[in-house]
Amino acid sequence: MTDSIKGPAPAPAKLDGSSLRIAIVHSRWNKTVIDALVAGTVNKLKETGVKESNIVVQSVPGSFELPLACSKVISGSHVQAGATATDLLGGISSLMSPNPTSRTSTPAPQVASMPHQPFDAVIAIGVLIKGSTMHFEYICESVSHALMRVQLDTGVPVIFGVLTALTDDQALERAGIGRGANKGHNHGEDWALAAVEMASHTRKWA
Ligand code: DLZ
Repeated sequence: MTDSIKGPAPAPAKLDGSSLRIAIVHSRWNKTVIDALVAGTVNKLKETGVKESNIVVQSVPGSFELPLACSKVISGSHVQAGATATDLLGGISSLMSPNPTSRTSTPAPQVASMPHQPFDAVIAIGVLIKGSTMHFEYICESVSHALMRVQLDTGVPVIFGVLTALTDDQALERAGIGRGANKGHNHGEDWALAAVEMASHTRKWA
């Protein structure tokens, strides 16, 4: 069997995220997969030089909520509700409080008190897994269109980190935590690279 030809080619130039500020907005549905994807995204952002204090993480209930949240995060009105990636040092689970209101109502001090540069990119992360109704199709369709609209309307890159999986296994493998011998690949890493590349391009094109 030949190797797959799928997947992104490396960026033409070395990525440098050291001056960038990036938001991750993720849903809480299908938490096992979300946790792995958010962790993969944060780790790869840091590898490109993005400072932990410049990574802001915000959760929303489900994927359907991602477009509005991304739009608000970009316009700045939700910045204070997010946790910085520094919180991830305590584990992703610290971001998944059983009582989301209590988490979002406790702003990270450095986010609340200081003015910040605008976000250079937002990564929207969700995991949709097909069920027995048409729900999946409606949400996939509306969320993908709405996320595209947010990035075109705002001019800020919105990375499409929404898995649209037909089975649990498809979702697990795309988060690098497959149940079989093949663990798969964590797509969060690709989304981080796409965010840094697009943020850098967008600055140049401004
Ligand atoms: C309701 C629902 C269902 C059935 N499945 C998913 C899913 O697989 N992934 C996901 O992110 N969200 C799901 N949701 C929740 C919706 O996205 C949304 O949060 C609710 O319909 C409330 O607007």
